[in-house]
Amino acid sequence: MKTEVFLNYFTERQTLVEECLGKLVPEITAPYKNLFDASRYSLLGAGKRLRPILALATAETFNVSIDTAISACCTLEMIHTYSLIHDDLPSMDNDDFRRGKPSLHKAYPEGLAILAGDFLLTHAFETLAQDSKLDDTRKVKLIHLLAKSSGGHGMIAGQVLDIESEGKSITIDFLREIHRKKTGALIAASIEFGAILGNAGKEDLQALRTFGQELGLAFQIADDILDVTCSEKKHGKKISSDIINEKATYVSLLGLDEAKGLVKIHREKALEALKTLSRNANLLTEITEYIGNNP
Ligand code: GRG
Repeated sequence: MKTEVFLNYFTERQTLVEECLGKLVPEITAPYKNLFDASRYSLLGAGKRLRPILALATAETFNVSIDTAISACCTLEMIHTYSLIHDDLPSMDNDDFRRGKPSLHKAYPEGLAILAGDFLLTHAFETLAQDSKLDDTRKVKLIHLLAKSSGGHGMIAGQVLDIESEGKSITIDFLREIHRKKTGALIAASIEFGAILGNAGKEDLQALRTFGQELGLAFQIADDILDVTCSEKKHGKKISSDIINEKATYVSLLGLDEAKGLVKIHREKALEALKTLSRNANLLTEITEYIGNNP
């Protein structure tokens, strides 16, 4: 696929995801409309929509229609956005900016920001449970996977390890473990979402799990690199909160060049895993190239 064709694909999917998210969390007129307004402020902010697009692309690889898959794939973005809202709170990373604008707790009262995060978290599961496009077997598998990857041994565990490591010297293996849980688990789950939607067989599922894990690591290291090389462009602020919060990153532990080399290694391992897939992996290959270069 030519780069231009792929970029068009990515932009088209971003638009479809955003339209679907806008419908799943609509504007309302009820007395608690502020909850929906606040949730939409974060959810419809300028995110890349990487997780739903990864899930959609994997589902498309197994010939699942966008119409069938999109609502389920959007629940990944709800969980991701909730995690960003809570991560930015003063009691966590204390970030004033997110997705190029004031963080939710800066734009709305802090209590409402916490509740908007809670709402997006619960709404993801309500959305999956009532998805009329999916049979019950796939729904239960997706609900389980989403809960597991974002839960107490997944993303939330990673966040706890991350917070408790602040200001401490940690090893590269421990940093990898933090990121495998904090960001890697939901990225790997996004790929597996597509596999479940496409009723992938055992061998394809295993290949996609390996692919997802390697891609998650490549994404996180590339994100650490971007954090130091272009923090202002990325976050709308000059100094990375990782530096302010004394957090170890791949760049601080390994240096910029070695960190760049590691992105390449994980990207190659991800591409290697795709080679065993029984389907045409062009789309997932393109996304892997995109992620390694545009975290
Ligand atoms: C609060 C339970 C809880 C968890 C928070 C994911 C997470 C855990 C915190 C995010 C902190 C962070 C900035 C991590 C670096 C990697 C990352 C997830 C970046 C943001 O994801 P992108 O680049 O963001 O996909 P967009 O805005 O494009 O969606």
